[in-house]
Amino acid sequence: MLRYLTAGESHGEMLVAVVDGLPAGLPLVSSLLNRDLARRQAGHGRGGRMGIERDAVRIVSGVRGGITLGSPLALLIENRDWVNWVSRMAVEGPVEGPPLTAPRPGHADLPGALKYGHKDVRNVLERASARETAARVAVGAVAKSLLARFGVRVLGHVLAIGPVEARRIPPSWKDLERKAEASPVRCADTAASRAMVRAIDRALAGRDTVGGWIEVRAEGLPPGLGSYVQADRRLDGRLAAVLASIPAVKGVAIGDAFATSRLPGSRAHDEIFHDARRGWFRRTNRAGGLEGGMTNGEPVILRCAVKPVSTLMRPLRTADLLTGRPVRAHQERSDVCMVPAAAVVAEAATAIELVRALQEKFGGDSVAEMRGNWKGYLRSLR
Ligand code: EPS
Repeated sequence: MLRYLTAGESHGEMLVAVVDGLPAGLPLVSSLLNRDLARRQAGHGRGGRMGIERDAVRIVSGVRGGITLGSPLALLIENRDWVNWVSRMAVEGPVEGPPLTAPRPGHADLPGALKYGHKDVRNVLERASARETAARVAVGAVAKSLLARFGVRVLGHVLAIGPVEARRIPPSWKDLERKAEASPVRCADTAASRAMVRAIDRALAGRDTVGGWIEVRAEGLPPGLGSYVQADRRLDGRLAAVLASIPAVKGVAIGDAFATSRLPGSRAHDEIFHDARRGWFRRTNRAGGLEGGMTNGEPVILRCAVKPVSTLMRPLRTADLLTGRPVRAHQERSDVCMVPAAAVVAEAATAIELVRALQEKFGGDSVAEMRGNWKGYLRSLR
């Protein structure tokens, strides 16, 4: 079963991901991973760091001749900014620079420092930084290329930034993808996209930050991934957990969760139909493709609330870590808005968990074995 760990500080030498449990026989090239890394770096409202980085993966194990071996992958992403931080981030020997002691409200700074006993908040923020999500996106790109072998596709896009909401989301996958990819804020509603850019510019001018809503869609999944038999096997809970683990994500909704909670039951569910050509299907998808902790064959739709970046140019009140005296939170170069980037990270996190659900059902030693099991199961559903 797919599992992964990442390592690396935001201004350290590099990010590392070790990916275990990937099946043998999957074609894999770094250019595919780099495409998603570039998507994560983009988006109106990103800060100065993205002008420095050109995230690119070096695959150093687990692949031979462009095909996965079934052995662990090791992925490296160098931090180009590290050269500017060598003395402040020295792995061995003395570390230069004064300690940061004014924890930012909303960030990991204070609970992290208290938990690990740090007297310098930099020791927390270097790892708590959303820089780590570059490694997650690289792993997600691997997961997406496995899903693609089964005709499963996953896409993250933006529904709202600050007060601006997308109203016209194209119903077809092709239009949704094309418009979201073309938008500077990854939003498929062209008019809303322009208004979102203005909302970000206003936040920047006011030396503030903005959050938003993102959506992940996954299409092509068969019914029956996940299970109702144990709490930890419910796919809705598992997907919510991986999404809530993304920095700044404070809420996760499955399908029309919040809207249906206000409707009577007679209008909250998706009636069941069957015909010889399509098999089982629904005409609505309020459940977001998940019922009883399992996929039901409809597109999986997940939405996340992303809070505004907590590093502020007009900092909030805080208390000094060493003295407890009131001070203003420390400032650090950051983004005004990273909602478009969060959509790419959410897409990656979803893809990784969906691969795990696929492997539970269809095995995971080789792509060929998985495909054989997949086809047999699909035949049984008719
Ligand atoms: C990020 C890199 C960071 C931040 C951002 C995400 O770079 P730096 O700290 O050098 O500007 O831009 O980090 C945060 C949002 C955060 O909360 O720390 C990246 O690669 O995504």
